[in-house]
Parts: sequence; C-alpha cells; structure tokens
Amino acid sequence: MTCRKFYVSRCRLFSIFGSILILVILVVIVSMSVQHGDNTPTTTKGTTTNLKTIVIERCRDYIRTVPQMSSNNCDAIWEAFQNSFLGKDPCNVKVEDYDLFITTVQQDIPCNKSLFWSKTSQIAHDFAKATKCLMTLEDTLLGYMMDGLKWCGQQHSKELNYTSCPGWIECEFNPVRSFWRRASAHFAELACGNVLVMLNGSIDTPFNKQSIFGSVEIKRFDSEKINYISIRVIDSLQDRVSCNSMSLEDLGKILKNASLNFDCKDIDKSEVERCINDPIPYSCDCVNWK
Ligand code: AVW
Repeated sequence: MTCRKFYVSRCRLFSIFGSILILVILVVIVSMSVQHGDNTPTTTKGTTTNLKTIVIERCRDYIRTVPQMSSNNCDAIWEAFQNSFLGKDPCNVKVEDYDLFITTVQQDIPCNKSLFWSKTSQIAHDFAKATKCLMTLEDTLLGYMMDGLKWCGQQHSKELNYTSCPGWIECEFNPVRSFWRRASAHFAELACGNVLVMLNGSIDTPFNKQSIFGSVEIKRFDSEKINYISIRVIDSLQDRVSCNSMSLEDLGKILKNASLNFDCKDIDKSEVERCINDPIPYSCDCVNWK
C-alpha cells in the first residue's frame, strides 16, 4: 500500500515536471519565432495574411492622425506597392523596383527630427514613441505601413504568394529586404540638420558595415544638408567605452571622408530607459545626449 502510494506520488511528480518542461520549451519556441529581426530564414512562411487590408488600414490610420499627410491616397499607394514586386521572381526584386512606390508616398521629414538605429530597434522605437521628439523610419508612413510584414509574389502570376517567401538572408534581392533598403536610403537622403544615431554598445561591432545603417543609410547622408551627427552608443554596462572601439573608428573614418561632422558618446541604457518611463513630451532632454 505504502509502496503504491509512493509510486503514484512519484508518477505525479514526473508528470508535473514533464508538463513544466513542455511548457518551457513551447514558450521558448514561440518567443523565438516572434522576435523582430530573427536571423533564421523562413522559407516555409509566405505573405502575411490579409496583407492588403493591413497596409491600407495602417495607411488610412496614419494619414488620419497626421493632418499634413492628407494628400496621400492609400489605394494608389497600395497599387504602387504591389506593382513593385508582383509577377517577379521573389529572389530578384531589385532595390530600384520600389522607386515608383517611394515617390507615390508624400511626406516631409522636418530637419533635426531623424533618428537612425542599428541593433537598438526596441529602445530606439520606445524612445521615439515615449518622447515624440524624434522620428525613426518606422514612424514615417512608409515604414509604419510595412513594419513587421512579409510579402512576395511569383513569376508568371499577378497574385501574392501566401505559401512561401524567401527569408531575409536566403537571397539578397528578396522583396522585403529590397524594400527596407530602398526606404532606408530615402529616409537617409531626406535627413537634414542634426541627426541622432543609436548604436548597441553591448555587441562587438556596434557599427556594422553590412547593416542597413552601415551599408545604405550612411552612404546617403548629404553633408550639404546635415549639420551634425550625434552617434550615441547605448550599453547596460556602465563605464564601457564603445566609442573607442575598432568598429566606431571605422565609422568615424567613413563620416570624416564624407565631410560629415559628428561625435560619439557612450550612454547608459538605464538613462534612456528612465526617460522612456518618465518622458518629457516632445523633448529629448530627459537623456543627456550632449
Ligand atoms: P538591424 P540595421 N531577418 O538592427 O542597421 C529579418 O541589424 O540593419 O539594423 N529581418 C531582418 C534581418 C533578418 N535576418 N536582419 C535585419 N532585419 C530587419 C532602417 C529587421 O526588420 C532604420 F532607419 C530589423 O529590425 C535604421 O536606421 C531591421 O532589419 C536602420 O535601417 C534592422 O536590423 C536599421 O537597420
């Protein structure tokens, strides 16, 4: 009797541990798959379900809330967007294929408002959203409409492909990557006055020449229009000086060669987080960026 009791309780214990283990594995799998900027190619996934509805609704929402944007026509924007990649091999959509689409969207980006980021997506967007003092690409209509979405077409068909689209690194000229390169180039070309760049000091190469910031945006900065570039390297380790690292030295050389004025400063992540949690509306001053 005692022995059976012992057996039953051991059984329960195993099944409880078993369930917890399965739960933990599930949570890890789900959280990995929803991570923005996941590096795993996702060949099995196709175009985001309801892409057209999502894009048009986001577009209408945006132009409703930003009065200066009312000249934009969301149906025309959708048409131009889909014409950029439909009927094309999803590994052969060129950056220039989005040219017409980019010109269909009318938006002025005020000087001194542009925020660029690399490997700091979360904190940069949280900062822009909380303070409303700067704009990232994803705060512009172009970026806002496409943020987090996936799309592709196929050759010899005018339909979206909902079954399978190439992943970000699977082939260079996939429709999503070419779009973000084109939109980023445009956003960088429009930058004027003082601009802020948030880099990640907790990785070996805060400035990565292969990133969109390093390979696209930095090349489109116009020294005639940009007064000053504040490079800010965000880190959770106090006293780390990423501004002195090799990768930042590379960035410095590129900026100097392009006659762009800049400085670099290491900033504690906690300072930015404090500001996000207790912002001064329409002011960037809750962080000492200077
Ligand atoms: P990032 P970037 N799979 O943090 O400098 C899917 O490296 O490149 O910063 N999506 C990806 C992948 C991937 N393997 N790698 C990157 N991405 C996408 C536009 C993903 O959406 C703004 F204006 C990730 O969040 C910034 O100044 C994003 O690319 C600059 O370009 C950024 O990757 C940030 O581009």
